Amino acid sequence: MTLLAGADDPTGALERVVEAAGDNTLVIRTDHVRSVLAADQPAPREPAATTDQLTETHPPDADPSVSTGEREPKQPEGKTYSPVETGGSIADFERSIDPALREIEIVGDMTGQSTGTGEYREFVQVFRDRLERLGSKLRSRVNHRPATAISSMPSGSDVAMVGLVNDIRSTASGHWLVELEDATGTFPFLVMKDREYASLVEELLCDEVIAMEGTLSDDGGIAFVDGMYFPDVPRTYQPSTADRHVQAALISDVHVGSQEFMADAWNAFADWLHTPEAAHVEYLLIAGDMVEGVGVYPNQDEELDIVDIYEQYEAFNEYLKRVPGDMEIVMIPGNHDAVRLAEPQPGFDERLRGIMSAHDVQIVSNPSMVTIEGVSILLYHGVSLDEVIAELPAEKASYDEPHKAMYQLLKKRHVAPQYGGHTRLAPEEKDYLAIDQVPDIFHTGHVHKLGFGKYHNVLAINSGCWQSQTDFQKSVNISPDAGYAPIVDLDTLDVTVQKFS
Ligand code: D5M
Ligand code: FE
Ligand code: ZN
Repeated sequence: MTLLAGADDPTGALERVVEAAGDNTLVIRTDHVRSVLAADQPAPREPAATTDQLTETHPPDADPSVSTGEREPKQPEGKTYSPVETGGSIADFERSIDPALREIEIVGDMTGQSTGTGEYREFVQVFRDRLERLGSKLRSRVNHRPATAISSMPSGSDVAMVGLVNDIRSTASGHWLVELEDATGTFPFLVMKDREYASLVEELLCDEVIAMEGTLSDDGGIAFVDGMYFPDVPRTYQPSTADRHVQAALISDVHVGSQEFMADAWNAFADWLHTPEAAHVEYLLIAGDMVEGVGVYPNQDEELDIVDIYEQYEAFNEYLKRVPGDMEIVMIPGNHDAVRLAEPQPGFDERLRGIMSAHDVQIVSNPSMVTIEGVSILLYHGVSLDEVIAELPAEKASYDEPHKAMYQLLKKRHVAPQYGGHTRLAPEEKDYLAIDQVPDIFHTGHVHKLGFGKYHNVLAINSGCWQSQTDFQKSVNISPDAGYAPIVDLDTLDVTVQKFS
């Protein structure tokens, strides 16, 4: 049925399949459908462009492989990879995929569930929910008390509290004062600059949930910290894997409609998906910024190739059509897409879903969790990564190692911990941005840099983009990793990177 529904003329195709099957056939199998659909194709697709051809058509600075040093995507920790150069012919190859082996389940899609109207009490509610849910991961680890109870304990007492980080200040003598807040009030914890916890203070963001242990001062007004805990992913976390050899392509930031959208690279990727080399790539996950959008940044219109937002989605749909029709596609919106900017972002509305109907795509909210053949994948566009990178020291999070910024989100068990910064948050009755369940794979985009690695056995991948350097990026010296497709083996969680630019 999926094959038929994906045909250019489903009714006609069905008639031809029945005719071709003959009078004695009782069951129409996928191979019947395939052979008829193949005959329907007017001409074979263009063979995939080779890397050489692409290198010739792109200026050297658009091709990270021909330059040296920092333009090369960083090696993930503990493993090495070299991007696999693409090629191969599709002329005699037909993908043979059994959709019956597939299993895909969406968890945590909040599309259609939005209840927030932006009132103050809703913000209170969402932060309560955050503290409840992330706090529950910490409460068994410390002998915690509410803020008000700690305030009335005698000096010298050992205390512990689970709370939201309300304020982080450095004192005149270089120590750190971290104020925690719970439903009863706030309490200040002092982190001495020479204690091991001082380096953890560098990682703190306002509004994240942590636990602190300490000893009350002589006047009982402050606690000297001797323990600090994050909700975190257990070190011993064992990810699930698929029962068969099947792969997923994880991409994001296509930016169709931008003058910098790299159509050649995209087409080479789509063509490659039709080759024997990609025979096991059955899933395509797109983590937002499908199109360039309109009015996203000041002066963005000067770099638009398509100025109408709906036409941008129509063009995106055309590019999606080049991807094999048998692939299962899941997408979430990003900050350039035509949905509300505040997170969580619901999936696209009916009109846009109607436009993006080339495939039977699953459109879900940003963030969403999807379980594919037992492997849970958290998809989040990644706007908060800008903030994590801006606030943390470079060795803990940087644009060159975006996966390390993702590790911080996993440690905090929240995709956008800080409220009131660059990342806009919408108050909903529950905190959809909390990472309740540990994912096996965490997939983000947004920063246009490729990077991946494992954090407590969770595979974190920030996919690059399909847009060459914009004027803004040039002005701030960002060199995007454009035209790469990280491919994950769902049976081993190993990653290979395919390069199409
Ligand atoms: O974001 C791509 C990356 O570039 C992300 O790290 C934000 C940054 N960026 C891009 N343009 C701007 C402007 N004009 N101001 C601030 N930051 C910017 P994307 O979501 O694809 O635009
Ligand atoms: Fe983007
Ligand atoms: Zn973005």
